[in-house]
Amino acid sequence: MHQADLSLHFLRVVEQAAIACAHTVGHGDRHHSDHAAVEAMRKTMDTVPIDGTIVIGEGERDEAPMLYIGEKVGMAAAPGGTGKLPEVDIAVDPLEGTNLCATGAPNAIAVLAAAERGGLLHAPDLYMEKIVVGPEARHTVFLDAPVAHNLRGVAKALDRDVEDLVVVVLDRPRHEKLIADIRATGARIQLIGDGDLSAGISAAVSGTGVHVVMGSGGAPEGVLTAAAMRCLGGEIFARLVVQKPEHEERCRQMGITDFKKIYNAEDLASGKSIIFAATGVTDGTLMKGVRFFGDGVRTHSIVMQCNPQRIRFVDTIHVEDGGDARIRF
Ligand code: VTB
Repeated sequence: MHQADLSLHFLRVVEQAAIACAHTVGHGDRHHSDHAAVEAMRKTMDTVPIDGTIVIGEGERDEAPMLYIGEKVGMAAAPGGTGKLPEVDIAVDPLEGTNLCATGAPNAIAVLAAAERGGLLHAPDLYMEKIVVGPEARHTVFLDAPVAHNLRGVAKALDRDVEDLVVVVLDRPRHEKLIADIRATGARIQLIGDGDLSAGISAAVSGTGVHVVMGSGGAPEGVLTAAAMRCLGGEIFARLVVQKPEHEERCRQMGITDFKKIYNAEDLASGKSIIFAATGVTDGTLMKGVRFFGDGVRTHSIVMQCNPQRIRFVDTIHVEDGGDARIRF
């Protein structure tokens, strides 16, 4: 899989998903926002020169009409598609933070990750306990270590005090104890309504003001976070939350039999060639949201690959056909 060749194609896919749902920002209907992103992403995906398979998507075939797990996408699957194209596995989250988009809150993004066949874990849509840190702190944290131990390690790695850290946590009742434990260390907390994936990317990039993400969120987003960590040199440690026989069954269906396994980024996104692409929908820590300016649209994205490691921040101006827009720097 030629990452450099494909990354611009995947950029178009997340840009189109972001633009489509950006029209619905603040409309208060998260399903409508999600649907707009899913449709646009699905449509654009068929223009990418790959023989693609969705491995993390909108759910099973019977519950999702598009971008369902196992769906074939890309030019190989498009009507009239022929020829030998690279086999690529794809994880998508057309709109990460549907509520953020529906309420106009920051950090909603359109995301996908791609790898050669077999390079992304097929994760069931269960909760996953996670800790995400940047490159400096990757050897200082453990999923099961006390919160104070982990935060001391991160602070030391970043050459600062625990009180200086900002830890992002999803604002949920299930995190009551975690939040109390973090507060007890003196570290600062940013409680977010949704979107632990974009928070995880921020934690791995210096200068964002985010140093650690902790707590449980979706497992599929954990795999996407891992793909981003492979490109950024950051780390995620994670474990599926398997509490009922039904959860075990869902794991088995995905080929997972060790329910207690602690995964790192390389376990979750093991591919040699990883591409990660995300476009801001609403303004966020790393990317601006979609801006409509009459004659066109401006999007801000991040496109990354792991081997060689390239991180691109892409500011795209999409001029409307027939528009006579003057391009602004
Ligand atoms: C959401 C969402 C996160 O996990 O919280 C979800 O905001 C699951 O948590 O970004 P809830 O069921 O408590 O909402 C994520 O989607 C991803 O990890």
